[in-house]
Amino acid sequence: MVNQQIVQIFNRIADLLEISGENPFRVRAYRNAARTIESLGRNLEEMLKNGEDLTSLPGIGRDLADKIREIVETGSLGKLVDLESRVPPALVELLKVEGLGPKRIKVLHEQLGITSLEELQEAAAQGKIRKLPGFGRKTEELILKGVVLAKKEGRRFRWSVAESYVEELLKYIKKAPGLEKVQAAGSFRRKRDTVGDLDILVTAGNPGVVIEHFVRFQGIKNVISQGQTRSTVILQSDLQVDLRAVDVECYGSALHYFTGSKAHNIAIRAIAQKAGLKINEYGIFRDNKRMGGREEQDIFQAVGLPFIEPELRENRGEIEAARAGRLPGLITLQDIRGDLHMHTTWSDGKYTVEAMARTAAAMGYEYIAITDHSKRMSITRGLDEQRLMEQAEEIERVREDVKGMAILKGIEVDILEDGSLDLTDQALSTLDIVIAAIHSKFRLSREKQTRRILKALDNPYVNIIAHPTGRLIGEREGYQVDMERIMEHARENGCFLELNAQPARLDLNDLNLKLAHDNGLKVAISTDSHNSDSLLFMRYGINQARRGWIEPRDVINTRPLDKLLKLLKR
Ligand code: DGT
Ligand code: CA
Ligand code: CA
Repeated sequence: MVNQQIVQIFNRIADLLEISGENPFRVRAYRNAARTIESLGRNLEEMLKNGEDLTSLPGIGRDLADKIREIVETGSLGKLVDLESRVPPALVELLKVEGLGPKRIKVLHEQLGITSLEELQEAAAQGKIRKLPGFGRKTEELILKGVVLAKKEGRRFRWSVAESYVEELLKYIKKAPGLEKVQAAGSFRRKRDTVGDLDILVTAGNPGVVIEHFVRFQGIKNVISQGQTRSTVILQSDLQVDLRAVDVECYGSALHYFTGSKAHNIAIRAIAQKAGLKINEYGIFRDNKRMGGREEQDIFQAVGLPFIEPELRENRGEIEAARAGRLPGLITLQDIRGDLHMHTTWSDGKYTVEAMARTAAAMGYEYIAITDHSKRMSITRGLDEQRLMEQAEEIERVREDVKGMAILKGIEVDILEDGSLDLTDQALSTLDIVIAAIHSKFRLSREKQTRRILKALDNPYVNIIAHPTGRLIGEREGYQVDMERIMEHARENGCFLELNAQPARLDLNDLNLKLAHDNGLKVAISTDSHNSDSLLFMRYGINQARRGWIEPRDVINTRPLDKLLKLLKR
């Protein structure tokens, strides 16, 4: 929770600094620090308590370390309060409009007094924007389109962020007198990569008492509504929470209803209707006679289907598959035998090869691959051919010391603009595993970007394409590529695509994973860890994999070492 709060504050400061036209380096410093903290996997409050030096974290200097301490100790940051008094905070949401940068927002604010999406839309519709210096009719049209999109998108939270709020909230709700059951439903239960709002279901002898307790949660900013059986609140983070209390008799049907998705619910109801049944959040009915609804399983039974896992409930073929007895046997965390993408102190990782190997061993893994950056990524101190050889010697030493853990020699090699790689074939040929990745030139045309990746796949040493679309959830769209062509080419070449388990990436997304599953292309689920704690991010990858119908056999790192090594031989 504290980590998330700090991430939020730093990102907000970056937004505000950007709009007030501050030095881009300072803006970037805040964003980088936010990113570091987000993928930290350790609680900053505890680190401070243990007297650890935060400046040892990448991108955190003295100044930011002090700011973190201030947030931990006081719950807020003077710097943010100061900025918010100088820049209208509502201007920040204008950044969401495609084509609007801080400079333009400043002009819109100063010339037209615009402070919100609403006002922006109105000004654009009235043709006021085209008259501003440097704007024009085309820009105005673009802005108008952008506003519609930005309004539709609203603010969504990454699943991992929502999880930190859910944990805290459920812990609190469980203390309510007379509480029986509590469960988070909605997109959160379906493990969608982002969550619009939280839907929490409770049963209790006296629901009014539970709701009284709920609205007194200290993390609440606004109570929107409070009734006898339902309440809606906004948390400090702006995350909305809908709480509903239902009768135990209805718990199963309510859980099914509020888990959704809406499309899945509608499809299930249509089947029920054909069979003369009515299904809603209160139960299953035939001619107004109640037939069940206590357990979620009752719903599926009523329509003659086996239980369908929440992650699959998107009406993307799961109902047909259930009917045909062909539901996938979804992967679980226990199926994973190793992690194939991680960084060490040789590039921008925080821990040594040995530390990473020991943590992985403690997690019960059989193997890991050490895959630092290549030289092109100079800010990460990426490896050139010479240092790659030196690292190999260290890996061999650690292999001797950490028994029972296979440590693969690897690299995350940069794919250059023309699709060639950042290291010589000779150097790549010495490795057990080669991951290739794009870290630059995100805006090539779809055709050029696709051909760039196809060419990388043609290098005989490449095994895996890392984070194949480059998206950062809520921050950056992925680059444009023809994913079907890439998948087909990867399969033909005996290569694989990565499902990057970083909670801000989750790349491939669920739809692309299903495409891989349907086309028989195997994937690697990897954490891309830059420190040993984030090896635990594997579970986010598993969530996402399950949404993409992924079974253990679709994943190369469910294989024992000998089988894995065979798959890595092209
Ligand atoms: P979100 O919050 O945008 O991430 O997505 P959800 O899926 O959590 O959607 P939400 O919070 O609007 O509603 C929670 C669940 O309630 C949704 O998954 C299915 C159910 N639901 C909501 N509206 C309708 C509806 O009009 N018809 C049906 N059948 N179900 C609905
Ligand atoms: Ca929801
Ligand atoms: Ca909701």
